[in-house]
Amino acid sequence: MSETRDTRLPFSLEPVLVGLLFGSIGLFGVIYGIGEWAPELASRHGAGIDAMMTYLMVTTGAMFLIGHLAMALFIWQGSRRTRISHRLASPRFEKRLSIALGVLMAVVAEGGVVAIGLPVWNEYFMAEAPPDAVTVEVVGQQFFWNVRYPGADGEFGATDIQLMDDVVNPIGLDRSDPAAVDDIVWLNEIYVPVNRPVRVVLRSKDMIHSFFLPHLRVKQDVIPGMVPELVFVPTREGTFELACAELCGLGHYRMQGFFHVVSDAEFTSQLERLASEQ
Ligand SMILES: [Cu+2]
Repeated sequence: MSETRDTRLPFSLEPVLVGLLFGSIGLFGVIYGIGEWAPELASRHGAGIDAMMTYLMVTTGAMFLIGHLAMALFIWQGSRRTRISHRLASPRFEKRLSIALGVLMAVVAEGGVVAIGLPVWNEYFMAEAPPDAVTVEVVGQQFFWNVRYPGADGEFGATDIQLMDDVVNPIGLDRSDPAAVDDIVWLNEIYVPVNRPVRVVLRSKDMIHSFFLPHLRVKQDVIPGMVPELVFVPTREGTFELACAELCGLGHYRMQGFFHVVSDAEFTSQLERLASEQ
């Protein structure tokens, strides 16, 4: 009987240190992750994206912490045993517990993301642009963002690859097309009015770029041959960085634009200024 008893070893420092190591990895990971990571929000749908990210961080952070603390506890407890004198559970119970915990984690983390994320996805990708939306076309190229407004007629003029010239006509606008006469073409600066839906039509001239507005929680790959559209509502005035989030060549780091969210009056006057400089 005495041979099978779970005799205890005297205290030793090593398992305490190993246990503490795992415990602190869990604690440090969670404390470090609690910080504010995203830039201050500036769009309507972005609140949903932030809610989804927060949910995911809290649930997975809790699992991470519980897992590491449990591991620290087991290391400490197990280290004082001289032998494995009894099983904690039957193999059958272990198997069931593993499956149950795996399913629980998937349901909590993935299920929550789908539940919170699907409405945002629908608003962001499936919504039709309302009639009062401001339309702007953005054409990525190494290493610029070409910006085009349709002008007073609300229609983009025709473009032709034969007319492309990196200096005078980067998007190959055909000025003989009546719809093209009032088009405004500009570089790296986008102006939009605050609290009105913006419809961004994206194209690429050469390779994959990614249209990324971190403050507005907007990110969309721009692929030659495809014309993805985004509809979103900026909610805060300011100048926000437009970055290319796809490594697109040696000058990728300087493929930077500015997204100016301004008042209605300011928007009108900026467009008039850009039109006068065409
Ligand atoms: Cu790029």
